[in-house]
Amino acid sequence: MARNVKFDELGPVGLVSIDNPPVNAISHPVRLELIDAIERAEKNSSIKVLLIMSSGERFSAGADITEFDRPQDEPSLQQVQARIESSLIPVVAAIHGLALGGGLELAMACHYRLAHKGAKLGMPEITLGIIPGAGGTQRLPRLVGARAALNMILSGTPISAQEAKANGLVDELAEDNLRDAAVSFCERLVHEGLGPRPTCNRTVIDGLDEAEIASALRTQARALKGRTTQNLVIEAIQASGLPFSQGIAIETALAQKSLASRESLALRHVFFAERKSGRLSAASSVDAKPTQPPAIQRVVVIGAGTMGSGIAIAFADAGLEVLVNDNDPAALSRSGEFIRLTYASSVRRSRITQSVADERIRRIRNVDTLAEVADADLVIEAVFEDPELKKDVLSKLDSALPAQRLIATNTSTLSVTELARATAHPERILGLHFFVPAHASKLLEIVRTDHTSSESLSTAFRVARVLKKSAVVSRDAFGFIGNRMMLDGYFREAEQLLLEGATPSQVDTALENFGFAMGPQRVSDLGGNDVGTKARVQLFKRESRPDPYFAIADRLTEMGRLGQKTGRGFYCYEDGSHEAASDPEVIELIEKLAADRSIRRREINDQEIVERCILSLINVGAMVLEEGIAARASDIDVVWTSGYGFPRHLGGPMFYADTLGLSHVLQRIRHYHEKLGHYWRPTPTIERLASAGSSFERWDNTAGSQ
Ligand code: T1G
Repeated sequence: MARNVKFDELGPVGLVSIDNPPVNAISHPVRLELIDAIERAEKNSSIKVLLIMSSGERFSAGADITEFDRPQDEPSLQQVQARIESSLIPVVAAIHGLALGGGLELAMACHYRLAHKGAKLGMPEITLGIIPGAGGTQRLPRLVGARAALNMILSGTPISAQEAKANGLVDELAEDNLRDAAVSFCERLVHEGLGPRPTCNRTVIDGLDEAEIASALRTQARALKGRTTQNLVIEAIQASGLPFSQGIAIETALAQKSLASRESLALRHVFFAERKSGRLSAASSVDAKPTQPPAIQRVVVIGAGTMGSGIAIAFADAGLEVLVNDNDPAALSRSGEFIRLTYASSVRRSRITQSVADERIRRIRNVDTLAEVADADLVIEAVFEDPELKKDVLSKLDSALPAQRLIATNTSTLSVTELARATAHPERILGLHFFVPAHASKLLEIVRTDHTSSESLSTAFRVARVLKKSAVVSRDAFGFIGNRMMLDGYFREAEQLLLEGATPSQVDTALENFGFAMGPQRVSDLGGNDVGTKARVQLFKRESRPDPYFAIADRLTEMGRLGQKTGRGFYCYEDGSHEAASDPEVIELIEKLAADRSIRRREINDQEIVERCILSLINVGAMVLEEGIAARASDIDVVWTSGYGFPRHLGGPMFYADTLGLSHVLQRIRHYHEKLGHYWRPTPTIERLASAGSSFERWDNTAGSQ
């Protein structure tokens, strides 16, 4: 009994419908049943044409990624495609929603393709560190040309149905009902006697020359920095100039090679980690399975500052109605201006059209009273980072809102537990730690207290899904997950290296060569050294740290060297440019701070810089795990790849530690502990895992951390 593929007869049209929730992945059962449906159609003489469609919101998200770590059960997708391509009757694919990866490759093996006007078609394999492995590098060039295929596969970004029609990937667009349009198309084929049209028999109309390859790589240079999959993509597409059987053999070999690459293992790890982090872990759910969270249509943001305005934009982008409240009319007008300028910039960069910008701006309304707050599905307070002010706002909201309605506080340094004490219902209070800029940053830390209910967490997860952000739950502690690791590990060690003799640009460049989008001192200058200093002042009210702990950044703040916004920080920035130029005055300042601490300075090589910054990050990550602040090591990887620029193709700090091997990691941490003392004390969890020959991945897979 077919479960994932249905077959219906519509006169001469055999309709094959894939139904494999949630994304119509071309899994083994689907492949088996596709073959059955094709054979059934061919045995039925009244069927003159086969039409392949899907149910649900999208055609197919591609091959089943969960099958990648084991040999592909037959029939393989390639075998299904060969069966389609050699069919004696024409086969038509009708695409709606999304056709990605193996899903689009399935459609490309059909003889004709239709797409609904709102559909998108893409080859996102490179985002998983693999190359298309079901003929994508051979059939796509035959349909759209090698150059267009190269750009589409290197970008990994879907194209619109209109673009696909224009470049030949799709034969016809359906304006309204796709099924009706597709059945009519099939009937026309039969009426006009148009038979099979195997894509594999086409030839590629254009080759790839070095200039085109270089241009395509330049276009993707930022996304592909430090990556290797692109080289395999180029090799495979170049093989599309050969006879199909030779080209597909080369693609298959290269696809296998890409699947086994560390880059692919890391990228697939992050893909699944991002989906796991957006769910309650068994360890973190405090009571029975949470109920379905309420719908969220209207959000109230209290506090019209930069964070509040960014949060308002994030919700408007997601299609929600947003009320921004502030008791200071000037703040409200500044917020309105900030929002207008932000959207104007997005229009200027062609990210959205003016009409979309106007529609989103209309979704945001300024209110100077809390009268409408009771109707909100969600209230987020984003007032100034002052505990008393936040407590006062939370207390008023607590009285104004029904007891089960979620109230979130946007804070990066304050104790959510402490703030919740200002309310009568701490179970509905949690932190939503947005990252600047709130409307663009992918990461959202959900900060739970010991009182936070599962219902509140489920609602927060829904908020993250609505905002298309990667959610990670953090227990309420110093710096939550990301900032704790940044402050106690990575950035602190970077400053220690400066005191010991490295220069800001040497440290930044070494870490950017490792793969970070931006080195620590450049990040500090960008965000503002004063922002870091203020955060540490607040955090120190919770827990202090031994010196040296950001002695350089705090001294720069005292001197008014706040970074880009004042033209000088760790670097100097001529005439408001973003170009960071080394500043001898800063070196002198660092030398003095080092001398005050009797730190002997020396030449330090890049390898030591990277090792110390990354290992200190890993060591503090293990503390965050050990203290139960993060529920999973993979959650920490999501935090650092989504919110702090850790190179995604290395999988995140904890995955990267596993690739180094925890015995090696422990040995090197012990080495630095002997040399540098305090901050390098090996975390017992690392000692325990290393001595057991284990890994953070296995730590995650134990029952305790699910
Ligand atoms: N295979 C298996 N499971 C998948 C899947 C896939 N291709 N895509 C998504 N899922 C799961 C996902 O893990 C989650 O599971 C659930 O579906 C909902 O996903 C041969 C080799 C399509 C844009 O790279 O980009 O084809 O957490 O939360 O936000 O050349 O899923 O519920 O248990 O992401 O609505 C190429 C990957 C594969 C697309 C939908 N395809 N997927 O986003 O839902 S490689 C891709 C996505 C390939 C061929 C090669 C997104 C989405 P769970 P979700 P969403």
